[in-house]
Amino acid sequence: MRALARAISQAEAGHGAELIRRLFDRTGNAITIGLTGPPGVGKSTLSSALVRAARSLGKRVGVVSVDPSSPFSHGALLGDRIRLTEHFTDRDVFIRSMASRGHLGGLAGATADAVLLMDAFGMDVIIIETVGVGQSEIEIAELAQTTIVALQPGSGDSIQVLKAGILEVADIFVINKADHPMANQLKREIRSMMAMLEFGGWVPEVVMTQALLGEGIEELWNAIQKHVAYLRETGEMNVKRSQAFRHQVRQLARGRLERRLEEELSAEMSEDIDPYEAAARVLRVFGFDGGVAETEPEQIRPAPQRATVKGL
Ligand SMILES: Nc1nc2c(ncn2[C@@H]2O[C@H](COP(=O)(O)OP(=O)(O)O)[C@@H](O)[C@H]2O)c(=O)[nH]1
Ligand SMILES: [Mg+2]
Repeated sequence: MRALARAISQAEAGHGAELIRRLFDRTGNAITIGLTGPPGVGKSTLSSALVRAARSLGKRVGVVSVDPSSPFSHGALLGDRIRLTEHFTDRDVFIRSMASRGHLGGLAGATADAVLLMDAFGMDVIIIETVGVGQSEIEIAELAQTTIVALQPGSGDSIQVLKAGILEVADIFVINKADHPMANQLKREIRSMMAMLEFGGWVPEVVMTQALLGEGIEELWNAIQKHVAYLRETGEMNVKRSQAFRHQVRQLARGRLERRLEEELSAEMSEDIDPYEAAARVLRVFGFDGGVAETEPEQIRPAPQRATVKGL
């Protein structure tokens, strides 16, 4: 475990390439679960309860907890640690928090490395907890095999879900703090939003939990197992794997390209020419000829979408 901790630190510092190259052969065995949702919804408490469930089945568990909203990282990560303390002495549980800014390939770079390393070091189940701040849910859905979106009643969360397009990436909805009087209403709202979508295969499960009391955790664990079984039986697991792979490659390549691009932009650039011509010149540095209109953004990055809105 100490070796794993060191390996992740190394990757976090941007020196993961050699390690990953050496260990990549040993990956591909773990179940990866993404757990996202607004701050305070109970993600860490849910993680802790899921760790307990997995441990009772003898599984080795890794938890990566990522907070992209750096000004609050310290408090949030501290909260994560408090919520997960009961597992700190368990040698088969590995917990890692990361604020991960400035890593090669940004947030997802360090996270993806940590997941690969935990997998290579023999974790059977890996939970990736991340605060939902728009883009991060989409990223986590690309990285994890099963994506859980946690919501809490009486907070207007359901509206947020629809706005951010999170509905399309959730495999499981968790309504935590289910003892709240608005819990059933939130469930109805989620159901009615789901009714507007056409699902290609998997239809998201909606699970009510009270993470603090461990209520509903068995149902949540079963929903995860059911989704994993679905992925395996339909062959979608391979799609998920290659999606995660491409996600990481994209992040790594993009990180490097963006830095190079910034260098070019900060190099002296004459404003005697128009922006299109300037862009064309910059692109020539990257080996592109013929100006800026050669690529379609949609083709560069397909959104990880399973469901489609009916009638569109
Ligand atoms: N009433 C109630 N409180 C909960 C429940 N689950 C978590 N909490 C509390 O909600 C707060 C935030 O939990 P935490 O797991 O840190 O949320 P995170 O920010 O999403 O990781 C903590 O004070 C938890 O004790 C629950 O099911 N019911
Ligand atoms: Mg947390």
